[in-house]
Amino acid sequence: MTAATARTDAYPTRVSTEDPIAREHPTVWGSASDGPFDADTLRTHEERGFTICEDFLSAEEVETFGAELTRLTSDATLRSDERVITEKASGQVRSLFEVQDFSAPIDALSRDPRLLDRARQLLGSEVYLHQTRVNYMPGFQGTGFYWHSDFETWHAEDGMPLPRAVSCSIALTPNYPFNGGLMVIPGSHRTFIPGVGVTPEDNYASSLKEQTVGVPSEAAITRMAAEHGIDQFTGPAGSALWFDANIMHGSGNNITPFPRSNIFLVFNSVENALEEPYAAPAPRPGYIGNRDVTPLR
Ligand code: 6CS
Ligand code: FE
Repeated sequence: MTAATARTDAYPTRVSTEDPIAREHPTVWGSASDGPFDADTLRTHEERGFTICEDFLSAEEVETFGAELTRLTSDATLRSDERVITEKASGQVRSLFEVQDFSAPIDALSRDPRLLDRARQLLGSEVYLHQTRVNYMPGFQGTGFYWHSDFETWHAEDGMPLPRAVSCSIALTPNYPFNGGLMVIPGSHRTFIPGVGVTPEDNYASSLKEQTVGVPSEAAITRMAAEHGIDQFTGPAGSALWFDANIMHGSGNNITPFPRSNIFLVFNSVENALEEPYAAPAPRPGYIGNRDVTPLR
């Protein structure tokens, strides 16, 4: 009889107590000679867990992707697609997942060297898209996302072994402090906060509207905010925020007339392919946690 080989889990989560775990894995896996980020930027990224690139997209590109978002939100046939997530209260479109399947320009963007070269450098390997979405955060009705670590969910529910993934959030509208701009706790990525609780069946059906499981305690957020402070990603349309999979982040509601729309591309290392979930009854669908690790070209 072969003993089932018990896999190691460096970041146990969805457990009974919230005992922080010091991250044993790097944030930056490549080096300055591997891509466009210089040594200083990589050092800061390792330390703070995020990097802001102003003027990442040209004004024309912002125009093109903005038009794509308008086209996608006004396409009535899309509303019935499971990849469209609507706002709990207003029913307006909140997110659209696997967006590269709906938009050739966004598919091309995900393969653009400005993104691929940086993702490969940060992750020290070939990369593929773990998840993509556009977040709309409409004016007046847009609701934010409470504090969370993406990696906690991706580890528990998608079976992502290590925090060797990086997200690139590209602003398509100006990100002001007051219209739901993403807040991050710099340096929080170096500690893993296990979620307390058990993952319900098909949790993603509700968690993508409002996450309840795997959410850190107010005490943990208070401790980290006291130690590291809170930074906010603000900047003109076309700015890009690169942030580590495990950084604690969240955003407030948007009650202003100014929408806060972004394209969100998550690159995962091909060495960090999804396995069975570490803390969920079944894997999430491929449009949320992609299992095709063909390197992006
Ligand atoms: O569950 C997820 O994969 C998504 N949830 C949030 C709130 N951010 C990351 C990710 O898109
Ligand atoms: Fe997130």
